[in-house]
Amino acid sequence: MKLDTASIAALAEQLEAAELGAQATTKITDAYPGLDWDDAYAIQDGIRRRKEAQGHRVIGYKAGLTSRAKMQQMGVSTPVFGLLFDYMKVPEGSNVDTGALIHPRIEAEVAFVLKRPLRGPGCHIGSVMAATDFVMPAVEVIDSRYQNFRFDLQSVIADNTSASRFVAGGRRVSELAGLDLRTLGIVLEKNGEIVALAAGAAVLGHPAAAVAMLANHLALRGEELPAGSFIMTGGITEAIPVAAGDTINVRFQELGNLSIRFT
Ligand code: OOG
Ligand code: MG
Repeated sequence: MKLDTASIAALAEQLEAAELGAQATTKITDAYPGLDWDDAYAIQDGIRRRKEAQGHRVIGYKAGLTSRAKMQQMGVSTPVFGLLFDYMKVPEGSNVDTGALIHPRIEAEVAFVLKRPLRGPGCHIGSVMAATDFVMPAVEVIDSRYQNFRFDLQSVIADNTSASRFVAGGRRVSELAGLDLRTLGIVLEKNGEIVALAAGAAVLGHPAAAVAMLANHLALRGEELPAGSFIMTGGITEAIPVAAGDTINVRFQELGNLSIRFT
């Protein structure tokens, strides 16, 4: 399917209205069952144009559905890519207002910051490591704009991969030679209780593989990851629902802790 410009704009507007009004909407493939990946990314681009017209900026990128735990939880089998806008960044140690969100869930992720641009095709873990300035812990708050958090790949791509809020902090590590991101453990605690644990290899065998995939995906569209890019590589465990009053603490082996409180 090749969606016309007017429908792309209308769907971008529908999804942004759901986000801003914190009101879930219907899956867009219900109305457009023939929607393909290119259509879905075109709608995501439509959201980007709306945000930029409002004065917002893209400050990073995200890969999602990169771990088996996430794929199983959401019933899909392919990673997706989205954009992080300036207003999504929450300072470490501050609160997230659930009143502005629909049904938030949190994810523990490893984030990369590049010192050199990365351009596909052909990017692999080695090229990512060579272009990386440092890695740091991140917690993403996802909030699907779809009813009951249910979607298919096209719908979630169009919805900017449920991107909503994120915190990055902890320890920045540039000495990547001494850090095995595959065996790096994370322990996710909600209100003081352990709710999930896993190691970095859960993300495509190595979190850097998600950055490589993103660079190769952008290359198909004639884009690259510029130097300085901030990239989240996807939830290592399944996502955990949160509500007002909850405190999340993630312990990242070697990289420190990251906490986030919901009000
Ligand atoms: C899609 C976004 C998934 C991740 O880290 O896997 C994601 C979703 O599950 O709503 O951000
Ligand atoms: Mg995520």
